[in-house]
Amino acid sequence: MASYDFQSIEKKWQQYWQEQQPFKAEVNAKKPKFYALDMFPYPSGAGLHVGHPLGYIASDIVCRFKRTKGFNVLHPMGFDAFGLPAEQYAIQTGQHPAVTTEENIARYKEQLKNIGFSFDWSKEVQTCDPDYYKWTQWIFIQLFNSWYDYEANKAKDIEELVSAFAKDGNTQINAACDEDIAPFSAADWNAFDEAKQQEILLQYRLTYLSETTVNWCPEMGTVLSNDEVKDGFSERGGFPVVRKNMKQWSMRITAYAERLLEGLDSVNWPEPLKEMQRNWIGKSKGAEMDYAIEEHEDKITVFTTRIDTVCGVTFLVLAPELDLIKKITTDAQRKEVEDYVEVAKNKSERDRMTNVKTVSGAFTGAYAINPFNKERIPIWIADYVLAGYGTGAVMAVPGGDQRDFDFAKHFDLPILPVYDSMDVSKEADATKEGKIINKGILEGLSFQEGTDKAIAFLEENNIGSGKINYRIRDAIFARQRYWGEPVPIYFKEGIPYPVAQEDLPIVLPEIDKYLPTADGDPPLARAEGFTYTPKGSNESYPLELSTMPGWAGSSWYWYRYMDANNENAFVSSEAQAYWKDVDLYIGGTEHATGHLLYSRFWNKFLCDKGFAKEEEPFKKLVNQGMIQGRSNFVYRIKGTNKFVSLGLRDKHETSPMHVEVSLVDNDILDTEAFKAWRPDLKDAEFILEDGKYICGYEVEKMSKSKYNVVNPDDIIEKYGADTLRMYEMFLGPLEQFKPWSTHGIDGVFKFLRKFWRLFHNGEETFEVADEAPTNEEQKVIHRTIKKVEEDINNLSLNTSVSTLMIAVNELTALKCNKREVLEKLVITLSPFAPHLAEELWELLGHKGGVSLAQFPVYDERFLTESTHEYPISINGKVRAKIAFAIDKPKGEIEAEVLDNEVVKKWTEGKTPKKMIIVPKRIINVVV
Ligand code: ANZ
Repeated sequence: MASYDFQSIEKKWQQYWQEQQPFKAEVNAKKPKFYALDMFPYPSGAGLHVGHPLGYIASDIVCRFKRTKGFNVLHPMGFDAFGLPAEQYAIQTGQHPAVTTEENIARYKEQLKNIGFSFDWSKEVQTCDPDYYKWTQWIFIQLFNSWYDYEANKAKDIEELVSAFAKDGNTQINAACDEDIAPFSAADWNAFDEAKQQEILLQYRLTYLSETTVNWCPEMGTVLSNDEVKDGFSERGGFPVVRKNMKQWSMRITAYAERLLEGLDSVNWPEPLKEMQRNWIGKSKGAEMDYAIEEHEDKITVFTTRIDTVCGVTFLVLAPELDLIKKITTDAQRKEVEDYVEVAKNKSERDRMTNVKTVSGAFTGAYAINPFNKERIPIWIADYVLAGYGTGAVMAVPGGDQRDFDFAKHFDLPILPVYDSMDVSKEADATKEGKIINKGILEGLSFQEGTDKAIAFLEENNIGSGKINYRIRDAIFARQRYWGEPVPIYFKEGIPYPVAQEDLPIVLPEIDKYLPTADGDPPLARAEGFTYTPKGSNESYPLELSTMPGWAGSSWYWYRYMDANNENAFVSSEAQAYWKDVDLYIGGTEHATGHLLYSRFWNKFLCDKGFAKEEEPFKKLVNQGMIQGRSNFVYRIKGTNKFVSLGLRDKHETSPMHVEVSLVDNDILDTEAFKAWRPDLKDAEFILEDGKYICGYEVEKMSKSKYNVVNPDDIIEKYGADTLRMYEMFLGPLEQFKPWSTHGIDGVFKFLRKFWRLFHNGEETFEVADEAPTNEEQKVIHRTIKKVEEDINNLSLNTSVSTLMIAVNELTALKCNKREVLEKLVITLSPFAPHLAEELWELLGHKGGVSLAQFPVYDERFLTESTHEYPISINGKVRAKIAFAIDKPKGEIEAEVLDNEVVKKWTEGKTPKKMIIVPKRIINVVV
């Protein structure tokens, strides 16, 4: 082998790994397991850019390291392959999404293979594969067949609920269910017909069909979940989203709110990520309280987190959607109220929550009575109160709550302080300090006393109680789109029933166009014969036409990797008992309130039903930072095709334009390439500085439209995959956001060449010596082993790269080519630069691949300093250096110093007045 020929080395070892499959992970009770999971990619048409593999490289380093430490490592890869972009493309081009998806996957795999990942490809999953989504459908049916029992705090079989209803009706049941289910007795239940019974059961099932207000995106022709909507627009595509009532499948994730919250305390995740989930779940402790309405039988129940402020209530506010409004509104106020309800209806929930500046509302004409102080308080409606949260009604305390304050100011309603320390002259004062004022039974109490007493009062009088609310809503689980998993449900007389397990999967049918029908039905309505015939029946029934949302397939995929080809179960209990859970999960924060919440929910459900064993699927999670693009700009003189270099642009009126970064080297534009880039630029002229065109730059998101995308294939072509891997780690701490730049890549490449030369005489001749290493050489290698091992364990991979660089510099300086040292060094390098390491390992005469070697064990003896070289300062000037054994007694050191020839010279033979020994630092001699 000639010089460091990374191209052939890398091809050779990628081929070897593919043939030998050293990364294939099978259950092996003799070895401890390690499961590292990467968030699997959606295979987009654009392919991978250098930012995508950052997390994969990090997990690959950990996996390769763990293998050398004796772990049986599961490191799989797959594709989240259903989704909107492939379908949008299909609509535009008529290409079947399956075809484009397959092409994109092939390209991704090729790109991933070029980087030298140690994935076990035999476990690959694709969520759009019927063998895979058969089990996604199976889990859906399990959810459909379950309800949540708050008493046992777990999901149970729906048959248990049926028996309970038949025995006791529904009044004894404490279940997660729709609101306002009328109470019924056992006799009632048994008298209900099938349709009625099924309708009731649907209100308890963990996945259910109901009329709900959804985020409807007309341009995409589908509903979106809350986490797919940002500021009233779709996250993908940026299309407007409106609120609309529709019959939809939902998942009763709210049943798990408390467990999802509690579970966060047991996982090793970044604190900000946990906080995002906590906020999304939004637990708030408060109270519910009833207010009687004057001249009406009905009452208004409010939810408040500040029951202590109940004596500061000066009005009540209802969400404009409440039915009660019609009933209590006086004739005099009717017109005003109806007009307002009409206006409020068309505002999105987000607008209503955030648009506090435009205060609006209407008075119903009705009054309620505050039971604490018997005050008569007006009842208003306003859009800042949301129908879907709490009870949809609030007791307004303008002294304590800013929205109430603004409302009171606007409509000239009274504002009362609640505590004697409050100042409400300008704004609401939410203090809990001091004593409660105002007449009433809480007078003179502190915050805690007031809260406790108020709740006791509510309970004694049967008008309320302490109450916990969660902000999280049930998750919509349907898309009116084609490219997703069919929902395994058929309808018999309008009632949904699950498909039998043996008939799964319900395969996505072929259709002529990927668009809704003329009647507005989802694309699946175009499929011919998309019906289901239950066993033993000769009727066929229509199947559900919406498909599952993007998050279905990713909510359980880590189990499938454990046992990817199992035809009889989503995972065998044997595989699950061994692999258990994910030891390290690496992925982006953008999945905080979507995927990471839904997966935990499905996992808890699977646990409840005995299908899974671990309450939390991802023990440790790390968010890799994004690699941002480094965009380059040229400056066009306005109205011309002339471009002026960065330093001269102030002399002209210019507009910046993104330029393709591959046409730029170190911010210098290749002007000829620029002219060839686009037809409109072929006559471009340039005003240069120092003979060069210098581009400006900015750090932005890496994206096609900004022409700053760097393809890993190009880097690999030029420097090799090992350089790419190490360079991406070298860019900075894994969790940090950092711009891509190639400035330092040469340095990493040179390091790998230098590494190669340690093993060669010149570049060409492999030559290592069998002599025993010197003490100094031992120190270098053992220190390196220790530091790299610690760094990998802490995922501090940028510092381990620099540690390896230092080691190579030192060993080069020592001209060390000792086998004993270099063998250890190769294994230490192997997680980072596996191709080079394999090649050198083979040259060292080993068979079987370095990935199966054992990570070297460092020897403490070489790490502790045994001697220290002391500077000897005489009257403040360092005159000599003498090494002493660390544990040498003070007296012996003093004697030796005095006896030293150089010291004697500077002290002129006099006995020093003082000698101070600062251990491991300096020896001061004063004459
Ligand atoms: C009286 C009060 C006094 C309140 C005070 C706050 C401060 P979180 O923490 O988010 O749960 N609220 C209740 N239901 C509402 C709804 N459907 N739409 C809008 N606001 C609603 O907030 C609960 C508080 O938000 C409740 O406590 C209620 O106002 C209001 F000094 O009651 B509070």
